[in-house]
Amino acid sequence: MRDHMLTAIDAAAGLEALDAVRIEALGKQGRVTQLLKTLGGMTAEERQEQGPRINGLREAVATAIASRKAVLETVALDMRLASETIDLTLPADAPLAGTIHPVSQVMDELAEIFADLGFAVATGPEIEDDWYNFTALNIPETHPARAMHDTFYFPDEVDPGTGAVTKRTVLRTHTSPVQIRAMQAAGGNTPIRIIAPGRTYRSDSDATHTPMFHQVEGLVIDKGITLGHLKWTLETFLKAYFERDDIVLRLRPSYFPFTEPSAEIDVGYSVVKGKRVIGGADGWMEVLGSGMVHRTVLEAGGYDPDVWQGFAFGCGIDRLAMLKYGMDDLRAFFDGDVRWLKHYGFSSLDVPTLSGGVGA
Ligand code: 2NM
Repeated sequence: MRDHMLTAIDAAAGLEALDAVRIEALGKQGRVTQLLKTLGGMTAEERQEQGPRINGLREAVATAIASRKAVLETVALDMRLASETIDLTLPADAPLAGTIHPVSQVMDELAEIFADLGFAVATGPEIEDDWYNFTALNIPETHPARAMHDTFYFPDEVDPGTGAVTKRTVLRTHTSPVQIRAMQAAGGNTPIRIIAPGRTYRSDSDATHTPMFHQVEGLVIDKGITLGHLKWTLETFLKAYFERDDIVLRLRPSYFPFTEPSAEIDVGYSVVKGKRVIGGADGWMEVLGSGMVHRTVLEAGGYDPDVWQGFAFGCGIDRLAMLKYGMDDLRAFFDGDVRWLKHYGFSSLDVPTLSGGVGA
């Protein structure tokens, strides 16, 4: 009976056939199950002899079924993968043509607006060294932002001899490391004007937070830079981005480790048909963080803080898109729902330009 069952298991051509064999052997009325039931009616001596034999049979059958199942599942997955390939070289039919995601559209608008102010776009790695993501930005070991709660850490690289940590990498929690790299590349002796847009990661997830989000940060370094330059630059940017002249800014004292002093930028909003829109002065909405680059950060980037000054700012691109285009659920940005993209996406022929009105 044992050989017969094991042969049937190996011969099962598919998962369904295998399950039929399993039921026949181990199911409620299965042959092995029936055998196990006979143990109850045996004498102690009989049971001592038959018990290990029948249980051994049950175990051998169960093991054979499990290994056959693993093989059949692999085969089934391979077949599915082979049948679900997509030919990416096929031309896109017009009804299937995609739209530009609002995040991409806003990134294009930002690049366009800041290019007009003399800023270049800088990018960098999304997997960053602990030093670039934190230390160089004046975020000490004990700072709460370093806690596992917020940061996605990779396993430490450890020296096999001493056990000491040789390298710690993270998914960048902001785009600021790009600015440190830009400062280093500039050599500490030339002015800088850059924006750094891109993906950032924090272990946070609810209606207003996604573990991956988009940030844009800006950095200006030169001799004699003041908070006045910061305020004018952001006011000019916000007027261009929201395409209105009645943009009012309020700088509120705040704290960031990488800037001193630091300021939260509130922007005036008005209420139109029950919805808040940027512009006017019915109330204040917090839109950007900013400040004068901390001297420790300038030094980490290779700049002498007694000669060079800088301002920096940052904000969420997803939020900028929501504020301008009136979406209210952040999670929809990353659902990949074609209906949402049809509604909120942009035509690939619609390239934002200042002369056409950004976003026009
Ligand atoms: C913010 C707020 C304030 C910032 C600072 C720097 C750097 F690298 F230059 F120090 N980049 N970005 C900064 C400053 C970012 O985001 C809310």
